[in-house]
Amino acid sequence: MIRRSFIAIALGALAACTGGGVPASSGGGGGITLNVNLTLNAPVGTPYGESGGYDPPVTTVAVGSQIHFINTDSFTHTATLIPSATEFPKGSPFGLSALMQHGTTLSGGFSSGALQGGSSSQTITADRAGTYLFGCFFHYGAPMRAAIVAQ
Ligand SMILES: [Cu+2]
Repeated sequence: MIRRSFIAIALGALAACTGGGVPASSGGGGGITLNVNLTLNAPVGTPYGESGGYDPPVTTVAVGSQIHFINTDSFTHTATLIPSATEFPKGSPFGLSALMQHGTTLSGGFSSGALQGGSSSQTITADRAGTYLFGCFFHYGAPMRAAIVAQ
């Protein structure tokens, strides 16, 4: 009898949590995960040029969303902002600073740093509306680059 009451209370609490919550599209709660994998994510065309190595190639998020990158490959990548770019540059835009993890906002610039296989980046906040192109220090020309659109 005691156990049954406990279960009823627990289920009630669960219902309260899931009902009327934050819409999934806002990115609240668990945040948005971008997959980093050069082996699996084949090149595709985007409005910004050829993308590859990240999934999705173009991620649309609401301002305020929390984003992170997970490297599911067996070797190292970065996810590094290409500052002020409206299309993917022909040559690699990255310097050695891409190898050091820095930045926690899209508009402020960021890099995951050298992200080993199986590891996750820092959390990056979509702080301002805009289009943000990014790519990998090691494999930019593969191509390994993609876009985040915050709106
Ligand atoms: Cu890479």
